Amino acid sequence: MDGPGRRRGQEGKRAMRQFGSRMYLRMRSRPLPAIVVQPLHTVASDPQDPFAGFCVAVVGGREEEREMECLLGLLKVRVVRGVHLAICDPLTHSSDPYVVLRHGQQKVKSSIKYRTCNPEWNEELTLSITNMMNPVKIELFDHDTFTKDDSMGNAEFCILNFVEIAKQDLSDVPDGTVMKSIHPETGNCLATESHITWKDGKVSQDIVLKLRDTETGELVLQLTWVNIPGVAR
Ligand SMILES: [Ca+2]
Repeated sequence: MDGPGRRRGQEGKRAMRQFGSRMYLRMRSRPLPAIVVQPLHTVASDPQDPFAGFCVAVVGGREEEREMECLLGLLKVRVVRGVHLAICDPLTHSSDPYVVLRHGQQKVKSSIKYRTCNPEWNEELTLSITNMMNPVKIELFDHDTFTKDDSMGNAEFCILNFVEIAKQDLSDVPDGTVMKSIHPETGNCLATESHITWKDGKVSQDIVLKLRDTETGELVLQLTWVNIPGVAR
């Protein structure tokens, strides 16, 4: 390893000696088996830090440069309701919808709401966020007892703005401040303008998504952020 790579390696080893807490590692060269928990403090919060999100690990006695993704915090996704979802069961003129959220390798599901195209879930699902560049992907399905579940559409939303704002120190910001508004456009699935808000000591975002690959349907979500003690802002 030469030049910047070597320097980065040396700095990485120094960082590993200096800091001590939890960090989630992912090997770039492998398809994510391997979330490894190391005794290491996160170094990912400072945008000026050349180490933000990266470090060097010594694996199997061999020194190699690896990409490591820090656990940034928890994203709570409240699945509020679906509106005018597709009819997948012609006999009952309704559907039995449930929601699947994916982020990286994680997958979480809501409960099934039977015989309705306007389900009220009001359920909170939690994703751990290691890479804010990854969107949250959503798919809705109609549950069927004897046949394969049918897709009822999909959508995705970007969490970059939300996490960037959530990681700031907002203690001096007045309660109820709208930190950012995001408009519906071709590149996102927003059905209405979405606001990232600082309220009651939390960063939250209300989202209405227009479902793709289906005739009809919107999904209402609310995001909130939970910082993890010991993880740097
Ligand atoms: Ca069904």
